[in-house]
Amino acid sequence: MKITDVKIIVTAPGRNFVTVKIFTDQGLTGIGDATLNGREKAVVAYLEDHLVPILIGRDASRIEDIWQYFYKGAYWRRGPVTMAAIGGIDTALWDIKAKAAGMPLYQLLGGASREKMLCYVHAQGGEIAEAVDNVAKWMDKGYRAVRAQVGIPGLPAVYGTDNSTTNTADRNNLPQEETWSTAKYMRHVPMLFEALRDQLGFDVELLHDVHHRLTPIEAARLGKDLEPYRLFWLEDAVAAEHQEGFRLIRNHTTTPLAVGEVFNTIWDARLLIEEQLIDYIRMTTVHAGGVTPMRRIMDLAGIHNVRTACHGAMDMSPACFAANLHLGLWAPNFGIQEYSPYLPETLAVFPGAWTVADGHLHPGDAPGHGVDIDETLAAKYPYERSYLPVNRLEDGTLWHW
Ligand code: GCO
Ligand code: MG
Repeated sequence: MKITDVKIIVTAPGRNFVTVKIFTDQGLTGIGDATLNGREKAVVAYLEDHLVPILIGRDASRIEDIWQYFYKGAYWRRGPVTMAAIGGIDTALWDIKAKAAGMPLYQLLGGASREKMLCYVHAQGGEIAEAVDNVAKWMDKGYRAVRAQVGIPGLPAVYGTDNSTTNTADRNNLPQEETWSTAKYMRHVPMLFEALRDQLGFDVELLHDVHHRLTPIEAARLGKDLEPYRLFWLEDAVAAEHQEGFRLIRNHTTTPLAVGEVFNTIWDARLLIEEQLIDYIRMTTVHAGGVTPMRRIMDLAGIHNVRTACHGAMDMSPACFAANLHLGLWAPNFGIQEYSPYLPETLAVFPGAWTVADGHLHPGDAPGHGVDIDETLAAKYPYERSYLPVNRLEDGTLWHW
């Protein structure tokens, strides 16, 4: 099966998405997500100027060889731009192979290991009472796991709350600047989870995303402070390049740890997984370089008691989300899937076969990964440059966002 053409489709139904669409001489097509939030056009250039010219003409069935060709063949390896570009191609090729086999992707991976997949949704509030109310609203809709984030008194805009945008440039088309205080945060967050458990009880899984902002000893402190509230996980407690830092956290607290959404190769997570310094690996299909490496990462995690928990925010397209669902349905060590309901205009551009009901997800049984792109509709949503916010300490020091 020969690759006859490749299109890189940039569309912005609600936010920017980059999609790889591969055409073959047998009439089958496949799509993959190549979106890198805030740096989308870098991936487009990497694809159009460097990968597409040497992809056309290749055998679409040789997925592994193409992945190795683009990973090792570039000489310069790893990195978010490179791996998102490779990820879009790889996911599209797996979509095609499953369609050619007339089966949903999870069957090609080894079949279903469960009937459905637990998911978690996002709740937030400027004040604790509002956050508690919003967690309760998700529970009323049948969700069993909810991430809770809250505004911090004395800080204007905080990640994960409504006044922190993640996709909109400010009036000067520059990243929104936010202010951070670890001390104020560390004092306030335990009160959020005390209120959640007092008012909603323990029959709901609660998650929290620190978003890379603490040092290991601060994360150890927060983990200990949160132990009475039995969190499902504390996410991105520290900037994860420093994998060894998790040894210190692990020595002080039993609060489960999740990390990995910013990782783009198995090497970023190897030490964390092999030393079981984390409980959930958050790597996701687009940023990890596609389905091919995700299988390896999930299997490495599985032999070290680490569960999967693919990153699934709205800045990964439904094509990535669907691929995560197929991987999750197959993976024996599936943990949980993040679910941020897409905007209607996004779902109109990316129609899919996956379903959500009673707090659980299923990829559906359409051949491939089950998501397509409506190119005519996609053309109606032109790209608009946008940035993720940046974060500064109260003294102006640039900090992790
Ligand atoms: C999450 C992530 C997101 C990221 C976003 C960046 O846990 O879903 O932390 O909120 O900030 O995906 O583009
Ligand atoms: Mg996160």
